[in-house]
Amino acid sequence: MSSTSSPLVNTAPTQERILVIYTGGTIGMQQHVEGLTPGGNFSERMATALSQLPLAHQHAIPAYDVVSYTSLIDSSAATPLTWQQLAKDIANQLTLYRGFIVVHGTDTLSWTAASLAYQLQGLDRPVVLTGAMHPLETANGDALDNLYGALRFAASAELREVAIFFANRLLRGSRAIKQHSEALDAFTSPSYPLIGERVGDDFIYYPSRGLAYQQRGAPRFELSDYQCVANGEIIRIVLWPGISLWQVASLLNDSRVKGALFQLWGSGNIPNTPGLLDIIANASGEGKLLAAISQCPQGSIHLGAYAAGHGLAEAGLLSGENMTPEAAFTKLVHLLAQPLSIDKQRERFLTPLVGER
Ligand code: ASN
Repeated sequence: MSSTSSPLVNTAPTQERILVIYTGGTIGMQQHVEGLTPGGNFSERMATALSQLPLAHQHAIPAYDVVSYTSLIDSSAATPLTWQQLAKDIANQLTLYRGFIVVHGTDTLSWTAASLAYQLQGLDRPVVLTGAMHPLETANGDALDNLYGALRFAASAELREVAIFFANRLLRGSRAIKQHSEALDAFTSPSYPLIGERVGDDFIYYPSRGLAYQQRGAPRFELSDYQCVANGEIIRIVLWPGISLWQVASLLNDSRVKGALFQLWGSGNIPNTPGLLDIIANASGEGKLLAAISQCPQGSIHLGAYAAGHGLAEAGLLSGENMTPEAAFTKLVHLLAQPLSIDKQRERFLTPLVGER
């Protein structure tokens, strides 16, 4: 996917419509010799699928346009440049549509959602990501329900943030993780309640949990150029028992690295390997942006609660509290792509920007 020219084709804007952006993913895949591959004709295939809904549901579908990226991907191939391109394409057409749907593979859908949330801060309408565990044409698969639900929530005047609709649930984009590689309810939001859900035929949005009523503020999109952080400048170090000093050093001391997300033990602990704290402190002292969350999918870290976590905050490790890996990593990408001082980057990492912490 190119970051220089927009891969969007065929736009038909009107403020009463929803723009569906198809990027690939299982939902649109078809079987080929090498396995499932993203297929084309999504607009026609989506219309055929929706025509199978009961009439009452078909009447409830808002008007929409579909555009397809020219390079369709399995979402395992997405990069920060993919996130940047999507944000740019949505921002460019924002006022032309009442809402947006990003049709995306599930493997990295929650990463794209978190990144879009940072780039589209202050969003005043819905951006709903969805996908499926089975292709559109699979009998009794999940694609049709996910698309229908995404369309319904993308038409909501109340929803004003990046969200994920999947398996009847509406999740905050900056709070979601993929929790299952096979089950239909593949996504969860471990530290934040649902912001909406489908109950029977009703699509219910919970306004008190939404950014519109919390910290949305004025639109202040931050569409930075992610090129400078798209070549491995930000790393993720997930601890394992026996991790050695040289291993952490070889990752963190590389001069190309500008930031790192640590996933520590439990409530924020590291092994007592001599020298480990020094490596972290040195990297931070060199101006690298270092943050930490837990390996546990639920709960927050509390740096220094245990002796095993003592000194980490002083070494320059910023607490990501209960942020998801997706939200913490994409926030590092987003902050490091901007011309901010390291102090400002650190301050902003610790500040909730889009309800991610
Ligand atoms: N590998 C697929 C993707 O992320 C998985 C899916 O969409 N269910 O594109």
